[in-house]
Amino acid sequence: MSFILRSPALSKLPRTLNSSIKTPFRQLNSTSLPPIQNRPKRNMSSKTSKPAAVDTSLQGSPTGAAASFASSHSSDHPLKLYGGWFCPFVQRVWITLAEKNIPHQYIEINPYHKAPEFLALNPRGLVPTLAVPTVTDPKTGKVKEVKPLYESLVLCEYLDEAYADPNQYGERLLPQEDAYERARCRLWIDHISSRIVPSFYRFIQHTPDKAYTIEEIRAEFHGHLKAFAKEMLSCLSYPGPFFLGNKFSLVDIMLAPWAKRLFLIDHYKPGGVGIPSTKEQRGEDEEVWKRWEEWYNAVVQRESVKKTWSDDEQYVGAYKRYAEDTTQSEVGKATRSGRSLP
Ligand SMILES: N[C@@H](CCC(=O)N[C@@H](CS)C(=O)NCC(=O)O)C(=O)O
Repeated sequence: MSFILRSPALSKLPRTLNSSIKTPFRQLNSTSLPPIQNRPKRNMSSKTSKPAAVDTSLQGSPTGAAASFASSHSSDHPLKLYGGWFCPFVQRVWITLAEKNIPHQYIEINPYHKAPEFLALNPRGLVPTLAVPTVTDPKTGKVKEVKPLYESLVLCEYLDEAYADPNQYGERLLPQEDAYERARCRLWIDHISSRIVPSFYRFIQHTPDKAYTIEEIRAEFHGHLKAFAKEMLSCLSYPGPFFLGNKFSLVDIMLAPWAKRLFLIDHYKPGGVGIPSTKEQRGEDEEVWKRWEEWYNAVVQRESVKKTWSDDEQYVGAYKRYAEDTTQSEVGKATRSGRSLP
């Protein structure tokens, strides 16, 4: 099967890159992006070379449950997720695919290697990147055209809309019947992406030389979690642990990957995440922290979250550079310099 990749955005790229885009799409799959461990080790430290400028030394593939999920989606398929096992933004999309049981192909790549084929798909050079079938021959049912998409929230919303049949893909991830409720969900997705997530990185990248103390960033982080939990508490019409009660929604998906990574702050930072656990510590926030705990316990137990998770110790290794604040990832550099996340 060969797919032609067409994208108006990509046609604006320089001619040299553009020419590679018109190549049969299968050239951009895992065969042309070899597994990371088999690639030449550029930028790796040795006696004569400088330390790695980019985060290229990552474990090359998922382990544990995520390895099984990835391998059960390794056959060629027109819908392809280019991901990195360690990446929480990828996990958002992976959880969406798992929740809706959408047939797809998972292709592990290391986004820190900016291969031209990868940049042709996503000029931002970030995972997750999706290749989506856009034209299908009505007679044969064969896919005739695929196009790239990127940005985790855009991808999750796209998947929910493009695979919308509830009989095949289950309940929609945002309330369909109530525009206000849908907007409220988007408001709290924005709270997650513009407050909780950046605060998570400021926390894990804290070092003693920062202009802010660990106590200050912990309090800031707690404040953002509490705002989220208070919102859930105020919606008593939704019984059940998730943002929309018993219904697991896009709001939960947006935050679940960072909830799973909280143990890294416990592992690396003095005093850890520090969420108060006793009645005395919680004081007047008792109900708020209980609601957070209820949400957290339900989300980490969710099948789609477990399926897309590698072994804990892999993350401990992968996030060491964040904890030491030496990562050269775009997210890490943005956090260090006070810019908004890519
Ligand atoms: N805003 C993007 C962020 C994606 C992102 O930062 N991905 C990281 C991996 S977790 C990446 O590809 N980094 C490559 C780099 O920093 O060069 C999204 O939501 O998809």
